[in-house]
Amino acid sequence: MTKSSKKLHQLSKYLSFVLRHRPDDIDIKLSTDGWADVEELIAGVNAKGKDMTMDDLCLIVAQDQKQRYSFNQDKTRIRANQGHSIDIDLKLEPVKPPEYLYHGTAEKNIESIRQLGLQKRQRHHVHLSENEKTAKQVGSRYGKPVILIISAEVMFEAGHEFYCSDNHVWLTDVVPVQFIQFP
Ligand code: HQG
Repeated sequence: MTKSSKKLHQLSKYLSFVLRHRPDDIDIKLSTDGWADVEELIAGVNAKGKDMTMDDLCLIVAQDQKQRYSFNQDKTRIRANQGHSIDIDLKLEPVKPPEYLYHGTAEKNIESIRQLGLQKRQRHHVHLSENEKTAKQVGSRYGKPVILIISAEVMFEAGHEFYCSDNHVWLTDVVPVQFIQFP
């Protein structure tokens, strides 16, 4: 039977938690580049009493608005496309970014960002968006959103590396304050 979208959303949140931060919560190990074995994942999630089938997992991956997860070709493995805090290497190739990228944050962070630039905090990278709309959604999670414009191409030419995840989140190590346009 098909589960409600609310139920699938809850499962998706838990998948993010497991695949990005805590695979040990269901006693699975990820490969060095972040892949989980699908059978182990489903068994582990069900052992937590959460009831997830392969069909549910396929729906979650296909319908996720930010395309947070990818299967390998034969759907025997799955990984989160970005957002990890655990020590994995997605093996993304450095690429040249567009002229501008965007970062949505909360107003309360602005003073500190003016001092220190954008820092990756618990994640592996600073996350940047391709458009202001997405940045606004990201920033709204923590309070009143503020959109920062990042001079990505200039930053790249100054020697900073950029990566683009499979779901088009742009990643970089740190954004020094001189490359940030504040509103
Ligand atoms: C802020 C979501 C003070 C930064 C999103 C952010 C994204 C500073 C927070 C992904 C700072 C970290 C990542 C400084 C950075 N002083 N605050 N110097 N430097 N910050 O959640 O970028 O829905 O780790 O502005 O869509 O908000 O989970 O990063 O507010 O792609 O798939 O510190 O998470 O994806 O917060 O979001 P986060 P983020 P999912």
